[in-house]
Amino acid sequence: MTPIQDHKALALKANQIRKDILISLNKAGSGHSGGPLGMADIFTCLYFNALKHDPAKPNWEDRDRILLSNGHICPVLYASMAHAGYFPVEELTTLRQLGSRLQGHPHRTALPGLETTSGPLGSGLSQGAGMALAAKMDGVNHHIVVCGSDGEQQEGNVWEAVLLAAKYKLDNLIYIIDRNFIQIDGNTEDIMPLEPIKDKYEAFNWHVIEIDGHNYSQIIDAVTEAKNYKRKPILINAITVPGKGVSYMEDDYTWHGKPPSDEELATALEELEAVRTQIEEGTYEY
Ligand SMILES: Cc1ncc(C[n+]2csc(CCOP(=O)(O)OP(=O)(O)O)c2C)c(N)n1
Ligand SMILES: [Mg+2]
Repeated sequence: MTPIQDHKALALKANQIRKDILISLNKAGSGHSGGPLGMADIFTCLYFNALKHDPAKPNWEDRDRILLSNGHICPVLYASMAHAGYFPVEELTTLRQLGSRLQGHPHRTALPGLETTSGPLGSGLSQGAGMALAAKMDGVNHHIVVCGSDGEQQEGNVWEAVLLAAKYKLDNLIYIIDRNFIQIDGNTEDIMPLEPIKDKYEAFNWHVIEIDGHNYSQIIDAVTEAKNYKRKPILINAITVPGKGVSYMEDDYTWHGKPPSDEELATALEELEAVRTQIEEGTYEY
């Protein structure tokens, strides 16, 4: 796809993606709101700027692979893929319905463009490391981008993959952590402290880039730096606001796993429409 360079155009795209995430969750009557809204800017930058991919050829051998390890935030993956052209945007409202291609956690063979099935936290980095190792063995030139969460750092198998990726110097592997400080039951630092994440990954021989996950220059520059970095796997530790864009969802862990009601959706869409106006007028930061 031809990358969108204009950050304003990217911000407008992310705004529409946030609206579609909430509309699909409301229609489904179940699912996760906080994580998808928090990752909307990063997914927009990945699908519309930073990744090498072609929705018309989902199996193109040279494509960058994007894996969603924290499968529960798939509404943002689906909305980004639909807007990129992998399937009709109207299909987003089939989320979580019986027979839909858009299940509550991604099902690889159901939808062109999905690289893995996910849901069990902690699996994605191992799958991505395997793909990155295979790419090295084949001598091919693409990147594996694994999106994961802070909560899943509490899964032991993440750290097995971290070891393996460093051992094989998988510089074609980019792991993006949604560092939103929440998990199902509260703040990560109360439940099972993760800090200092940067020091831990560096001690495991990874290159670490820390960014504001809502700042488009930082997101795009980080992916560019990661793609050019040699001889170490790369972590992009992205600080995000869960529920970003909807005032009553922001930083509230109780929105981890519930959809908006009809009234809540109406308020959220009004707020996001106000954001859209600010983006148009140049008064919104991104
Ligand atoms: C192996 C495994 N254990 C438990 C779960 C249930 N689960 C789903 S999401 C979640 C919270 C994980 O935290 P995080 O991904 O940071 O959540 P978010 O930031 O999206 O709220 C849990 C425990 C799971 N999907 N997989
Ligand atoms: Mg989290």
